[in-house]
Amino acid sequence: MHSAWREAPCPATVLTKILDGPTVAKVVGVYDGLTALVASRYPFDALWLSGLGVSAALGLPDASIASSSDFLAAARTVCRATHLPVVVDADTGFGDVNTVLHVMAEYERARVAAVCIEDKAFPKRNSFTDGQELADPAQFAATLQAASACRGPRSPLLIARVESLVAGAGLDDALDRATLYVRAGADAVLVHSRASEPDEVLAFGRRFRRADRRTPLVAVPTTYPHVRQQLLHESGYRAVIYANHLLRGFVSTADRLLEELAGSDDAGHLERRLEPVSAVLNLMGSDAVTAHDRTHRRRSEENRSWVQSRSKTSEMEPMP
Ligand code: SPV
Ligand code: MG
Repeated sequence: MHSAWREAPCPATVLTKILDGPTVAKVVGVYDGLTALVASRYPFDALWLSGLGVSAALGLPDASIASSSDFLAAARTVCRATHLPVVVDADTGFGDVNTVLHVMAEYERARVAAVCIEDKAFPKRNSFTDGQELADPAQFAATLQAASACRGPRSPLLIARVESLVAGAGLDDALDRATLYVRAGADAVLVHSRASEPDEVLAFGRRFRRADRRTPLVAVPTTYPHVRQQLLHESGYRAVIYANHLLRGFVSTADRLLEELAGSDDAGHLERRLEPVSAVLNLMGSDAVTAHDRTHRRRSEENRSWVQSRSKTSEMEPMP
């Protein structure tokens, strides 16, 4: 409904500045227009368009079943709904190098700030499930090189996601892959882990930083949520993604609410836990609709009066 995007600076440039900042950038996962609107009310630095969330919103498993078009539609929706830079989880890139080049160009048109591609075989499985299969690192790096070579001044940043720790391939493999991917043109490295403690992620950061002081590192502390941002920062991380907190919060809140509603004779006792309808309408931009309607009615009235006054004048004035 608004046109602020017309004057907005390049999202990738904004995100680069944020990643260069003195503290860890806080990024929160969203998956549709409504979650983007809600998340944008809080002081996060960027939004993560979660593949898990996009799949869940479609009622599908996170297993490369949702298509690149589904992800693109979600990216367009989320970019429209927020003023924050959007980092898109592009899974494995949805196909071969040609698919990656296509989606990168489409994400640029959608004003995405960064695209994250993970080094797993297509079709992939969510990182917290069985059946993890890594991509060939040389081939994955070649895809990154192709994406990097096609970039223009407003292209999204390219984040290479290393899945070695998730797949049980170890820290050395993760470091070798990260180094190769940066050489291939990745602007940042996301290292994922399913460990319940942050130790391997912190060790990765410290070892990576010995050789590379510049490339931003990104952590996703889903299974090790107690890790402090300050500690991640000291270990070389520049961004932390709380990838699925909104999604999990929604499911648990909805379950509790629906269980009570299904077992009740009326809904009155739930009211105090619910957002007022007016607040939801405002969130969706209804106040702008009301204002536009009012202005439109006034202008219509003015135009009607002008037409009437013109026809009266022409009745009085004989034709020449
Ligand atoms: C996502 O949010 O889709 C992610 C992060 O890829 S995770 O689900 O933790 O793998
Ligand atoms: Mg994902």
